[in-house]
Amino acid sequence: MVISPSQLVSAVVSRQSLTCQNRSIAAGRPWIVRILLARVWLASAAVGLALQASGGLMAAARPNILLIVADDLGFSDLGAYGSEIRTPHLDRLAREGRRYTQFYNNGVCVTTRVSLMTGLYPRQDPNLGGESELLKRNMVTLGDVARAAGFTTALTGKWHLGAEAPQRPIDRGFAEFYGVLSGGCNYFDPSRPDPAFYGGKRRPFMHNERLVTTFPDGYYTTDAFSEHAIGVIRRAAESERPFFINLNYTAPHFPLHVPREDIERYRGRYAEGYEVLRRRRYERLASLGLIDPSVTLLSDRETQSSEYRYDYTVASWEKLEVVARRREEERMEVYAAMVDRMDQGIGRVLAALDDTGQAERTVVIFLSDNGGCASVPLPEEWAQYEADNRGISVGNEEGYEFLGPGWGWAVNAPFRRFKTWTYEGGICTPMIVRWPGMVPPGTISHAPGHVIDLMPTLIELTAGEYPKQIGDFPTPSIEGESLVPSFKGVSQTRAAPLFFELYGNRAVRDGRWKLVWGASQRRWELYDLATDRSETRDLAAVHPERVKALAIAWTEWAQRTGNVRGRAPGT
Ligand SMILES: [Ca+2]
Repeated sequence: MVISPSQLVSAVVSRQSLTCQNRSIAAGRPWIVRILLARVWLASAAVGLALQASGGLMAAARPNILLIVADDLGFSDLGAYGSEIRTPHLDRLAREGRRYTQFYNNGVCVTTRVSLMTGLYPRQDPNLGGESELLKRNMVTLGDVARAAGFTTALTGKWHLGAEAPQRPIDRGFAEFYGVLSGGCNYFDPSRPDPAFYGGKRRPFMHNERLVTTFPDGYYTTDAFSEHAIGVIRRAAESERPFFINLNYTAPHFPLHVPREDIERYRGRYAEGYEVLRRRRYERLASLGLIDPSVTLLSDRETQSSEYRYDYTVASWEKLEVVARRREEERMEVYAAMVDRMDQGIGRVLAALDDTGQAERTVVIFLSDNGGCASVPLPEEWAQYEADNRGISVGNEEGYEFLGPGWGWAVNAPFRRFKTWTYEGGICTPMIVRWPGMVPPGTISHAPGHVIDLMPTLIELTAGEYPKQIGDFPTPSIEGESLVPSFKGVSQTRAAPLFFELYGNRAVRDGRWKLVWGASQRRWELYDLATDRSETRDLAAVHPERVKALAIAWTEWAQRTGNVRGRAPGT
């Protein structure tokens, strides 16, 4: 098919007209109608892309994509998001790019990673793979789409979607893999098993199909992942093909491990405690324009706890004994150093893009897989945990420590709760995108987004295709929406609400409204995020009809996606 320039202009104009028309029609319609309208728009956008591709415009313009994911990083852990932690390279990315304040994940590592990788909500089609295998045989990955579109693909760091063939990254669309297949590992020596209190599990670590079992002195995973990504960038720069690299750090997930030289910068910095830290971050978030303090209050210290596995009370700092306080400080010092070390690595990765002349044609995206982590061992694990860590300074290779409830709550300032919860502290992540010439630099977006949006975004960036079939299996429809217009500064209204379920925690976000069900509260709460972003005033009793409608939408979604059975381990 040969298309003249005037036909191309006409096609693009008609697509834009349809977009505007759809937006005005969509306003005020039920969300299912909005989905249908959005699908019409997406289909028309796809036609536009195909026209551009056939004219040779898109093929020449396809950017590289570098997707960086941190692990258990809190909402306010970066300098560009109000932190005291030194993160100059991510701050640079924010200065040169766009920051999001309402970007969501699924609240925990593995469910976020499957959604990020597939554009789907987790747990679909339980018959296609075991309950623990969230990446089913009928699902398409970001690597599959990018590779089929002619991109060099690589995944570095954490995978967490299966350790055996055919579930490894190299089986699922990534030509190159270096990292840990299952959760987190010892940062200095990934071959060391987890400590006894944590189950003693060995974490498989591979380079492509080769199991890696020995690591040299001075090894540190965060650095190794940075260096591996740099190697891929340098090799890809020699090639005609664009690249898609997914760089997944395990930092700053527990265990708290970091080289000693990085801790010194943070010694004594946390002596005022987590409540003061949280207040300071809140004030900086406001001064940076990321929150409006008139509608986003600083939520209170968490004082409730229940039998739910991840429900914690945060003790008042002033009431802690001096010895306990000092150990708490050490944990936060090491955690800050882990974030700092990750930022240093990202600085070298960004420098490699600059050195090889790739920076101008690379989309860099950074986000975290879930909120800051408050986890501590189960009551029956405490004695062994304390015995295992006795006499070992925090950060040392021999120890295995958690950040704990106080700091795990503080790093999510200004939000409530932490990892696994569906309050904002569990599911909201910092998100930065840089794309020179396309993303307006130094801007902030308050539009809701979700990790399910990354698949349609990647399809648009790569001019790739989402296959209808994998082998004998029809592929499920993508749930997310492309972020590319939003990257460019175009404001969008989401066609469908966003839904969440994890371990009995539930939520639905539709426009300004959010309905939340806490695993311990066991009732629906309603928040107006436009006037109360940190979920401090429950309006369920004021708007019972809205509660009912959103609860029905959540139940329909849960039944459709197989998310009704979620339970926390041990509950
Ligand atoms: Ca995580």
